[in-house]
Amino acid sequence: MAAKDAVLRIGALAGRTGVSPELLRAWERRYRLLRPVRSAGGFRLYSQGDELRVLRMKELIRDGVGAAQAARIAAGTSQDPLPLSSSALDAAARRFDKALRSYKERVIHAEIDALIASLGLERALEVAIFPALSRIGEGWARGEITVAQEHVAANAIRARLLAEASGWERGPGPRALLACAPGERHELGLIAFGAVLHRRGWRIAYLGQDTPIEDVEVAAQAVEPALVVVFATDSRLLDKVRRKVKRAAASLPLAVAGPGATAAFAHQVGARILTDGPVRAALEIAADRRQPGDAARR
Ligand code: B12
Repeated sequence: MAAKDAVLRIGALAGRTGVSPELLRAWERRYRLLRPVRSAGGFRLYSQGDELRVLRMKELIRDGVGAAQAARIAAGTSQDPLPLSSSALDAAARRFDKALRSYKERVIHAEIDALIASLGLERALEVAIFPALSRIGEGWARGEITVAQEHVAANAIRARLLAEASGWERGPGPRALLACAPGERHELGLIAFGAVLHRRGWRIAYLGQDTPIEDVEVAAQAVEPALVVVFATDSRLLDKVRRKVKRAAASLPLAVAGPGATAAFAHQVGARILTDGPVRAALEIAADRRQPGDAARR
């Protein structure tokens, strides 16, 4: 966190976190949990990042994690994700649901940090983040969750996924070109797929929501991908561009994914279909790396 973001004196940090100044100093000294900067007058000033680490540490200790390990997890330095028991996972899911409904991105980010620290990115996505999104969708469909709540939640998760994917176009590995079908705006699974693939050495060219198939083809000429993925939630979106997808699949290693991609459609256009969730699908493709050029072959 940049020095300009550090604005809290220790008393204020104690007030906001409910942790005494003495204990905060101990955590700073023993575990380097806090990273204060000095004000012109020589006072230690703490940032929002410090506050989040303290809140996370407090929570872990409350859940029974030892202080040293809690500090490593809270500081994001743990090499070793902590396996959660099913009751701890339920509790984490309840906290995450509450955070997602809070309208507060900061709160959502803190919970995502906690989930990733405890489970690692891939498990956190599969067992906590995606299921919570489904619950948000169900709540929205029942009128219990406002559109605004859903937007804040989806935007915070999107931002975090993109942060995890930072630098994904770089590296020596094969390239994947990822796009949502024309009219498709659901992209979180596709971003997660790219992030996981990148962690396994792939380079990602991400075209994002609502991309014309012609533009996917033009981008492919520039990128020379080993795999092109077109994602759709609704089969009607793919049906509308069936001929274009067929033409693209004739010259590109193309796969279709998402609930809108049926086996019949894939067969008709000569594309591969990715039937798993984004994390599993990415792991499988990455495991196929010995022949990355064949990644999209049936
Ligand atoms: C966030 C969200 C949005 C956001 C998306 C923001 C963004 N930047 O992505 C916004 C607000 C834009 C949105 C809009 C709409 N949404 Co919406 N949305 C959701 C929500 C809550 C989460 C979607 C998500 O990202 N989930 C995470 C993914 C990973 O999980 P998943 O969707 O279950 O995906 C599974 C598979 O599809 C697959 N998968 C997903 N992505 C990928 C990628 C790859 C590569 C692979 C291999 C697999 C894969 O893996 C998952 C299973 O493990 C869902 C609820 C839900 N069920 O999840 C509704 C949901 C998908 N939306 C829905 C609807 C109806 C809409 C709207 C039509 C609402 C409206 N009236 O405007 C519009 C349509 C917009 C459009 N044209 O695409 C419905 C879809 C119903 C249907 N079957 O068609 C859902 C299910 C909500 C509901 N319960 O009714 N939505």
